[in-house]
Amino acid sequence: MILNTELELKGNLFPTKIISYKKDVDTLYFTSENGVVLQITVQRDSIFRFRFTTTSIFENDFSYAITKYASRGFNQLDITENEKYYCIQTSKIICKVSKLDMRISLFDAVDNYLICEDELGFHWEESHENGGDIVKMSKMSQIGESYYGLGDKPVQNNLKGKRFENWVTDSYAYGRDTDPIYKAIPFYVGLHDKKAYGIFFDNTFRSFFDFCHERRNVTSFWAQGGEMNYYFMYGPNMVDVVANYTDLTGRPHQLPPLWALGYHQCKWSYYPESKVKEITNTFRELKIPCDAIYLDIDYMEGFRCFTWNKKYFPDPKRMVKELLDNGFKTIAIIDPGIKIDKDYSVFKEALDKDYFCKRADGPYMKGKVWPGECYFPDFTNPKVREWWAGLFKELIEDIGVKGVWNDMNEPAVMDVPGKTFPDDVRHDYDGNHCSHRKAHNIYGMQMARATYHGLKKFSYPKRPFVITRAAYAGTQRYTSTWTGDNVATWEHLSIANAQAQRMCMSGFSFVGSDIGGFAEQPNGELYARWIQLGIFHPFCRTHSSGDHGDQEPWAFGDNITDIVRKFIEIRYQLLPYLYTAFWRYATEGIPILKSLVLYDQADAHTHYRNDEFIFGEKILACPITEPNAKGRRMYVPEGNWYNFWDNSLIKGGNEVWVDADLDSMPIFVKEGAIIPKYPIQQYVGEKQIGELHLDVFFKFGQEKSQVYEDAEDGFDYKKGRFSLRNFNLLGKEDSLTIQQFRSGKFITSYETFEINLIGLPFEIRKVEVDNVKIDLSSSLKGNVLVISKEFTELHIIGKKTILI
Ligand code: MIG
Repeated sequence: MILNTELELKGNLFPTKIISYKKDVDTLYFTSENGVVLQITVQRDSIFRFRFTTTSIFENDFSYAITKYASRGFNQLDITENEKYYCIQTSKIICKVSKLDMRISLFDAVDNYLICEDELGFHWEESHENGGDIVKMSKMSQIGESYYGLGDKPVQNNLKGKRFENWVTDSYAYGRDTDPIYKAIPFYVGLHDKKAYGIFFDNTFRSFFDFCHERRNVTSFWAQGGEMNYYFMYGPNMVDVVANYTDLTGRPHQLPPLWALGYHQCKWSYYPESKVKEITNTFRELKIPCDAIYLDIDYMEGFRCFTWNKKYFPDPKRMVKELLDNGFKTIAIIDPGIKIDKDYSVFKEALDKDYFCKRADGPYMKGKVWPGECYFPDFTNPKVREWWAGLFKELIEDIGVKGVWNDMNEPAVMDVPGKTFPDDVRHDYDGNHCSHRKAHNIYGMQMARATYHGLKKFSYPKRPFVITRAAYAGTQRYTSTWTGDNVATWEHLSIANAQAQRMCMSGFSFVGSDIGGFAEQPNGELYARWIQLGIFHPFCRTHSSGDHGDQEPWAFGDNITDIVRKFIEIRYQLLPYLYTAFWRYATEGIPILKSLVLYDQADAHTHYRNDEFIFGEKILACPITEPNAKGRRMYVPEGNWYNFWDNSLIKGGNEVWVDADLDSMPIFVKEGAIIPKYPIQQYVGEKQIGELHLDVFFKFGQEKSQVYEDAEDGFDYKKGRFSLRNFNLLGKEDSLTIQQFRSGKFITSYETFEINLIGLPFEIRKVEVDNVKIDLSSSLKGNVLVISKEFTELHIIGKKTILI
């Protein structure tokens, strides 16, 4: 008999000295005397993968996180050895593997700088209880190193000094520092000496990260099973680290329809139909732009997925059409729990086809959720996903619902200790049969994936829209997400800010919080401040639980309504700007929100900043997160910035006080920026865009800007029918030149640009468009110039203003 004490005595095990080495194209295998094999795959010049087995045999190589589109290939691969190390070198990274103990150190190949080095390196403990190993890794923390990322953790930006757990959990009314919550994204970014790298620990078991919490100079991560399997990606720019991470784990498979970047209104629950109409009509009456209305669980018959409560919603198809005629896209919630009911077709079918999850010894996994006792589809089975996708036919194709909201997919189970399935539940895991210990963190992701495929199929030729609560790394390929059940408090407003930035840093940019707070009720001031932050989040939705009063933009009196309208209008004006940022995210993996550290990692002031962030490429925003504020102090990064409200110019690199009464907030625009704007619309597509407004912020010197547009929905853009404008601005004492380089086959509806010239240091004397002088009396009003959208070079010539 093995006694616990004996097991404990066994403790951590370590690889011993390397006795053999072999190379297979881009992959190297190092074997230790005690049978540990380290597999290093050179994925790209800047991405290495490290995998360990303690039994000489690797598990089947399968990952839900890594996309099949991940790029492979490198320019250079040199392998050398001396008596101490093997040395693997690409154009970006030098990796040394110690012959004595398999420890790894990673260097910048350009300047030989040490980026990341093992402390104990890989070690493990045998798991008597479950078989396999508890796999562990520890690395030295370099002097002054900071850490970022890790998904939705509700903590300050810099993770240093903290320990975290990844186990997807339904966390109603979580607070600052609650851990874990809804998402498991085991990816972090390290930064020291102005150089950033990333580590993605692709292991779906319950995992842990310790950033100098246990020991001041050590960072470690470990998991309760599976393989030590991680990717190291080098920057040195943080943006490139995140872009590399999304190259591996994927980017959204298509752009969202533009309306999905509009404002959304939600509540648990709007019913019956007359209530839904009252809400949507009020938006139109009060002229508050809104594109989407949500149906929470009460639209269903006894919470049965894919059914309708006919008392509340007698004719869903008609209602959905009427809402759409009024500009509202209907989004319906779908949960994973399927009510045990022999007269319910979805239940019967899944039972017949053997699609429900089972316990280790055979019984079904039974758990209580909203419908009462439920069984749960095993979304890790590809057949189940296909079946699930098919269930959306009626809802989407026939009834006309435009988006689906996946909730409770942690999976959440009521009235049980762990709030989820027990560990012994079995999963298909795409043929790699396993228990819930391994499948838990990806269950919600696979549900969202199946939902996405349903939406994609039945929305075609329009784009799908899905929102999920639970997620693992890679979920950003299929869906948007929100931060779960937050609370209507000031603290939660700043948590929402941190979470959205963190999710963007973690490769998942299509994110937002329940504006105003889900639990409890905000007062008007808090709601207004939250809207101000929310319009800068890629996903922008007010949501609240039913039992705490109203939370519509007009629920707090006229003054607040006016403020809310004003900010939502700004969102709608900035849609082409946000869409361009989304396009960059979807194509290049550039986060839509950039924490200041991601924006300027060389400036040490940014390393511990939390509140300020860059929205897209050029706009700096900073929410007010305290009551009774007339303004706030904030850090403005290096460079010159125009105040959004009055176009005054300030110099960055300092903390400054910014006035911001309740109807304002600190917003700045980077000098040299060209910001595209659409007219205010009540919903996307309400108006045909008659001209594109461009705010041009003068700068001495050069700056580049982009504007991406397409049909705002559909897939033609993938066949080249998009319009991309690359602008090159050059400002001098007495002239401003803007060049435009166009690509794509999409013809925009407008013919002209309305160019608003801001901050010109001279009076305009002459304007040339493609070398032809234009008549100023007809085309220039004040500082606004109207010219053809086709120009390639705009040359504005001034008289020097004489400064007295
Ligand atoms: O147990 O569907 O986070 O957004 O309104 C609560 C009702 C279930 C939790 C979600 C929330 C949603 C609510 N759901």
